[in-house]
Amino acid sequence: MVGYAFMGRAHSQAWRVAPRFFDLPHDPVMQVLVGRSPERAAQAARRLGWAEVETDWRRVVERDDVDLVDICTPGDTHAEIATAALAAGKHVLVEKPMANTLAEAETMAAAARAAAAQGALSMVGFSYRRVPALALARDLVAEGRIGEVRQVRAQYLQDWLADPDAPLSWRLDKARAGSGALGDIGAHIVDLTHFITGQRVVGVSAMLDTFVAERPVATSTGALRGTGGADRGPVTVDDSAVFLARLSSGAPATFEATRFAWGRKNAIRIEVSGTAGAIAFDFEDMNVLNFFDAADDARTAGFRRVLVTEPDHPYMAAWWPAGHGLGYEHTFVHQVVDLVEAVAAGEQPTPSFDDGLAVQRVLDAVERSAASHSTFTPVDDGG
Ligand code: SOE
Repeated sequence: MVGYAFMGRAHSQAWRVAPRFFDLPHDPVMQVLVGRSPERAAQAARRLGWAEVETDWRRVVERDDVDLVDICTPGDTHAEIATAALAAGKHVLVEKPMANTLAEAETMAAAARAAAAQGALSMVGFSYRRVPALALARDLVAEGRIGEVRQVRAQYLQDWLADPDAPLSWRLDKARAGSGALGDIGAHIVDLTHFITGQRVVGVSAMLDTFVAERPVATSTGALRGTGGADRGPVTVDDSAVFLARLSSGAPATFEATRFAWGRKNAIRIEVSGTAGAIAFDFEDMNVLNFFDAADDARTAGFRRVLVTEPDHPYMAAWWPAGHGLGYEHTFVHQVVDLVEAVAAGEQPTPSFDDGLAVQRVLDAVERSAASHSTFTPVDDGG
């Protein structure tokens, strides 16, 4: 595994727990953790359960005792590490967004196709696909339980940047993160829309805004928010991404991604209205899927609050008795399970690098649309 911050911790926990709760076809060995500082990497390795430490990922991707490389670094390093690992015949898991630019994503997807022909498989870490309630939503839509998809409304709302004194971090630096709310969290709701509806976003009309142009330079880092000093530096990414979209069927969709929504901590909200019903989800109540069936008797119809903790629900048979819910970290465990099972079967895991590329194409279109204001129609002010 390369990197050991927030995502590295989430992935490490998943690699350790997955074989203890699921019958995996392979038993993952947490062999080597890569970090630039030998001391800090060694400390992280001890805590997270990795056997060894390396300071240069290039040495690791060539090693005979490494089968899979898990990339948990900021986006500016994804393309280089992933393509080198695939070329060395390793399976690859890469955090989202897959890349910082469309060109990098195209290179990575091409490398993944070539490597797959040689048996090296790859996956993008869109972990929310593995929330049981969202996997159930996808199954219900695929089974036609809400009919044809008419409209999608998707939001990803956080508030860890709403305070203008929240310090800078790599997530606010375009060179390292590629974009702001758009790629960090907007990418998740684009991927979830692709996943749940089985359709792709084919066009957008977008607005990107940066509300706070300068912030204190960080003197220490936290999982998301560190502490700041007296010096200030520029924010070079968007704080908010709002866009209208068309899906491949022609259905309209709306998207909003922001880290400025006070009071919303990790509110991934997605609602899909179909011709025969609807599904609605909010990650802040992640064990629940709301389901509306338009065929119900109008006198008693309403959204059913389905507690997605039954053994019949996706992933749930391996966990606790019904009603004993799951949390954020379990999505990463399920990701490991699906990845290891696909690798053992020699099948392409999903989301593939081509799925990651499809999301990257949307992010790129959003940036181009916002920059051109091409579809922005001013309201007649009557003057
Ligand atoms: C920060 O906004 C972040 O950590 C994202 O980078 C993750 O992808 C998301 O799961 C939680 O929020």
